[in-house]
Amino acid sequence: FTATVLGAPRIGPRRELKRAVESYWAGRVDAAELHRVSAALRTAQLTSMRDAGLDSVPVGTFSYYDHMLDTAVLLGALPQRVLDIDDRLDRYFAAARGTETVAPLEMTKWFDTNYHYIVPEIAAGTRFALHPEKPLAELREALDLGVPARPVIVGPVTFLKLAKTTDDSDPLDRVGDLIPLYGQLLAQLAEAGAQWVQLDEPSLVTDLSPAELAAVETVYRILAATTARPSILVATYFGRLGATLPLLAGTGVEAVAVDFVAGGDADLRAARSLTGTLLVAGIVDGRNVWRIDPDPALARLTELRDAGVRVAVSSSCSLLHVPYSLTSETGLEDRLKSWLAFGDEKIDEVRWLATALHEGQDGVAQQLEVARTAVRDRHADARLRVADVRDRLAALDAGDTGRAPAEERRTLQQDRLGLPLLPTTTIGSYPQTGRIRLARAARARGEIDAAEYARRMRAEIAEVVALQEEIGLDVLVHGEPERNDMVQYFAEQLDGFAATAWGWVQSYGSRCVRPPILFGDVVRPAPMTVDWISYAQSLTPKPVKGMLTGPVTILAWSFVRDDQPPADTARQIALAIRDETVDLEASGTAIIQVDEPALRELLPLRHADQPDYLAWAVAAFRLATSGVADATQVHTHLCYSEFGEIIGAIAELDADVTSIEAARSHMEVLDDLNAIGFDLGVGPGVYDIHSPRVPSVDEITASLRQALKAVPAQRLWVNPDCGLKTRGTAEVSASLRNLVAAAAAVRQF
Ligand code: THG
Ligand code: ZN
Repeated sequence: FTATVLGAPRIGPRRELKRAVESYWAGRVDAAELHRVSAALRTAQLTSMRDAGLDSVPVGTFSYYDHMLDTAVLLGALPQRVLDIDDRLDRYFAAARGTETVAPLEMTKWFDTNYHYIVPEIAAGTRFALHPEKPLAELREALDLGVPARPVIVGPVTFLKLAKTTDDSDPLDRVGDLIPLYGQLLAQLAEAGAQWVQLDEPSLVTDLSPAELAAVETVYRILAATTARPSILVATYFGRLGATLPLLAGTGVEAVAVDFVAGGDADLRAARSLTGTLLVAGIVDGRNVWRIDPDPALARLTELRDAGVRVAVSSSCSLLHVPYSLTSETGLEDRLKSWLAFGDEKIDEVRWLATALHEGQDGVAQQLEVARTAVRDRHADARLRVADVRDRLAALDAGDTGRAPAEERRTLQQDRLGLPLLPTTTIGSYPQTGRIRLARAARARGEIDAAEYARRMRAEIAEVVALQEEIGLDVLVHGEPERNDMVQYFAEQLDGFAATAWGWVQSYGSRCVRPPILFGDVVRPAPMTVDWISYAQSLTPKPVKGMLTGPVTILAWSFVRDDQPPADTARQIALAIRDETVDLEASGTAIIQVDEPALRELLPLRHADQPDYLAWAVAAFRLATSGVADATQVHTHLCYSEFGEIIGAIAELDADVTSIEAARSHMEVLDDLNAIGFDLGVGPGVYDIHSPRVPSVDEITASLRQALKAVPAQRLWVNPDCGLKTRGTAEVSASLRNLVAAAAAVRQF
């Protein structure tokens, strides 16, 4: 084949699948209706990819919840507690979400994306068995539509690398048990009419040990040697393959997909010496929204072809990570829109690039010209180079991003704030009540004006402040009623960002985000949070924390410009946040929190790339937070518990107080921090906000006493482990009362 993509979004152009699945969970529709909606979505997508001229179409990337969970089902790798549920669909959703009595499987980030997958749980005793009904049914469905179907299955190495074992065994030890199952699956797919199969192996772009590489080689040698099978495409994405590319090609598989966007030109040389193997060249960015610059792309493709390589054109990864189509975006400025390509437009790009490569440019001259014009126009737009921002950043030297030594700051801040030992606080957001959602919806429909909306938000703030005073917390927050998604909130107020109407991207299960598009230089035309925070502060003598989102997180959760290094973009965002901190301070705010929940998320997949990333990420945070006086206390908050590789960077952020999610990781992170000599304030979450359960005073007291073994009382803060946005007001109020009581009990020793 000559033109394909590695996978497709599935939530539905209007989030139809989200609605159907959530209705099924709520008991409002039955399984038949869920199947009907899903089949209609698949049919529309398959025929559209066929009609767009892809001569090989990925099939089976549809999922009711997650493709890793689908793979666990395929391989019979669900844990027993889930297998005890009889109904197949209910069992599937129980694995994903749990039930009253069954704990769900864990969920974690899919490589360095914002997508979360379900972590398969296996043990040395797991008895794998093939359940190929879903891929076979979706293959049949596609072939019946006349689609050149290529079933997509997560490969055995990636499946095991991403699985966790419940008995400390090495998941990869089980690879020998999986190979025959994959062999049977290939045979059944071939029998059912598949010419090609795609085995997804993104784990191959991470640093693999010699033993792991040997496993890769064994798996694909054996699979390639089986007789009754479709041609095999091993799909890698999200980074460079390095020496793994020739290794894969040497196994005898028919095709390898290489990500020339995330991996850059690193794999070009090795790709040039491919003989026989079809190179599926991932040249159209599957994770970002920019129209392709056609000439450099064609130059790379042509260079490969001229070296004698058989080349098919593809997206760099599945289109799961971009919105469906630009055609829905009627509200986007025309100029900006002409620079963009979403899922459908990327499929077109793949098609005409393949035509240009294989049949010459004449037939697609018009598409090429439109693309060239768009790229030229984008680079000429004055909003991509705002002199004031660039001059200010150039003028900032190191002296502007340092603060006094932490010990000096601690004294000044303690004099200013007079907080008790073990100060109590919350992370920032309070429950998003029905009233807040109603007001937001009414404002969006134009039923209430900005003044009325602000009045309602202030009423919410007043209520949250009164509640916190009554509970007796020491450092208050305004509760963030005005923010739905924090990144969206800041993006709406900064120049250089645009918002989409339908640009939903699946984050996990039925949940989606609508990442803003960061297209230009970042400019803050006016303060973004000062009115809300100073209103909250006017209601109480206790300190109210200012709440901001950090530059790395805003970057991570947006589609970012690709015409300059992310480090440069992060500095621009940091400057805007810095200006906001200075304004907050001037309005009387003594504590400012700058959250970086996504700091871990952007960590490069290869160790060699990590120090550089951490250096610019830390520098951006420090640029954002060093504009305030030493007597102003800077807090930060980090989500998730896999801090291992970034623990040093957390210390280098140099925030006066860091709150972290520790409730579920049993405070191990405190020992890790001690091990590197961390001596700043720290608030290990003392209870898990992801559960509706109200923690008792005794439980929180025990948590605090445990924390005090690792952290002296002078540095320890008392807080829940994350924001309270998704919880109910009653349970939040009860939990926080217990938290305050526990802090009081421990203060007395
Ligand atoms: N904001 C953004 N990205 C994120 C998060 C975020 N990525 C990581 C993490 N948090 C993902 N978690 C969630 C949690 C909840 C939802 C989505 C991602 C969610 N979304 C609503 C839904 O799908 O119904 C839609 C929200 C909306 O209307 O804007 O609940 O916090 N940017
Ligand atoms: Zn958090």
